[in-house]
Amino acid sequence: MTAKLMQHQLTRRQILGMVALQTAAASGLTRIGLQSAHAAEPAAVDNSPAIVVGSGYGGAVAALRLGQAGIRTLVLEMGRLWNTTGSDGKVFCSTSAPDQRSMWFRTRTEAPLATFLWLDLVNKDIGAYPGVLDRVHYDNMSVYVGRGVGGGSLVNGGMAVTPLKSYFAEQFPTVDADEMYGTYFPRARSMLGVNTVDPAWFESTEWYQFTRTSRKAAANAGLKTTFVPNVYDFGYMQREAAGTATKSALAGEVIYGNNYGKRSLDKTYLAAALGTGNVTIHTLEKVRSVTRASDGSYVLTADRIDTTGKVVETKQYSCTYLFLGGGSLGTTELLVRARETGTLPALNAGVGAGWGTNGNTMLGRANHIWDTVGANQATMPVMGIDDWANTANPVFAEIAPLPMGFEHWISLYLAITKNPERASFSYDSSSGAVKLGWTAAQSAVSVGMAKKLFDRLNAANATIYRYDLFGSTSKVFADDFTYHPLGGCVLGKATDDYGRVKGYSRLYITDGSLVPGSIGVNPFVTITALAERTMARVLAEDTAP
Ligand code: FAE
Repeated sequence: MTAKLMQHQLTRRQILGMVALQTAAASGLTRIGLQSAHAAEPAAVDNSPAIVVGSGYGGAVAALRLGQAGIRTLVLEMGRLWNTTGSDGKVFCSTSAPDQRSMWFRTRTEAPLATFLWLDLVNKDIGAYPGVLDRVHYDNMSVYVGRGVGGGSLVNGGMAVTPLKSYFAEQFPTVDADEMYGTYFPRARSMLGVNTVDPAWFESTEWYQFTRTSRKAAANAGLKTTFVPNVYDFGYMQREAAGTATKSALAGEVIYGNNYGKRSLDKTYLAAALGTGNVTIHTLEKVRSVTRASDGSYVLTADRIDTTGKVVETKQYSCTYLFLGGGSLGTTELLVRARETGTLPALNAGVGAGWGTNGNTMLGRANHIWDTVGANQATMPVMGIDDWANTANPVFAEIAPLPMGFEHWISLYLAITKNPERASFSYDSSSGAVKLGWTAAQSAVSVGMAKKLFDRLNAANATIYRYDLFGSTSKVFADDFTYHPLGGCVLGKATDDYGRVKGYSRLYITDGSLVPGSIGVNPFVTITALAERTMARVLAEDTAP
């Protein structure tokens, strides 16, 4: 679908929402809504019928559907609105010259690929600022997440993959898979603006030479590859390649944000949500606690920060309906703390359990000199090696770009393995921190599975792994981070089968914490579709007068 065509499909309300996002940015507001510029100052306790915590996939779906139902809704997002340009005239900084906009309160970037030829050429010193990408560190695992209005949609690779129906049914035995595949997955894909690369262009463009080289290597090992859809506008990308549009995916932009081409949530769900006139977003406000008042309403305490990270105000909010969309880490942390500190004591033991990495492991292979990957690489992945049907060792490996602007012969992959290991979160009362009990041995399971597949691929091609990309001298597999945090409040365990939190009425979860640690593909389409299902049910059954 071209950008022009997409524009035609934007509803009047979506356009109104986009205007609200733009005006808020231009006037430096941290409150965004159709009435934001004229809104009165909030009372000591700000009451809303509904509050949504977080503006990623789960939060954005909740906000839109609540707004459409005529329910006044406040979204609280700890990150900023990404819509004002820096001194370079761009909203987001580039990956090759990252500045303060790149990472969440860091003084040095922490890119997934730490080194090249073992040299620390990738990471750069930056100023501390509420940048768009965060890397949350736990003892044996760190987790990349997006921060800002749009959550992970601002920094991710846009791969919009619907899981295999049989694996979805295995992971969600109590969910009607026919209804998901007949109604909610199509609804999610349509709202997210999913499209596919033109196969003829893919075969001929220099920008996907890296993918074709990996496909050839996979075929040599008898492995199947498959195209995967994306939310990046491929019509726009083709114009970038033709030199008629400003480059974004073809200029190395991705993990620190895309300035053009990407249908992130602020362009889709959130614009439509604001366009209803019932939704307001507060930015740079982090919810730190949730409790329940005697009248059954929820009371939230949120810290508003400035761009130095200083808390400039602590605010109280109350609502009748509370939707948690803070992501696997954000939502789980809030609820574990609420249970352990006694503010929501009836939360069950499912809260904080069932967390996994979607089996993520990253690795690089060195190609032969004649198997080039190209100096020019698009940052949006469009193909994966699909060996999920191999029951002895199921792996789906995304063929990932490594755009360095010169030929380096490296094929990079993000392997999604069927790692059955799960971990729990616990509350440390001395520090007040919520900790993750993931172990190095649990990561080793993902590595073992990825290694089996890529040993096979290397053997068939007489190629080797790259040892220089992940810091230490002998590290082949990046086993210490994930892009796909899943679980912590698993559907049917911490909640009922529709995301209603057990032990409390009118408290819901709509994000990746519902997914039990693994979904076999990149997860945001599943998270969005499940949130659509939850909202349809909740609005039909729980909010009737
Ligand atoms: P998420 O999008 O993380 O949104 C949570 C939001 O809540 C964030 O904006 C937070 O700042 C905010 N928040 C958290 N706690 C609080 C609090 N206490 N108070 C206020 N606000 C709060 O959650 N997935 C794919 O399907 N395809 C891909 O190609 C892909 N590539 C990725 C690449 C990268 C670099 C990364 C980091 C992730 C990638 N993912 C990809 C994963 C995907 O972005 C992720 O699964 C979703 O964003 C998760 O959606 P949630 O709604 O669960």
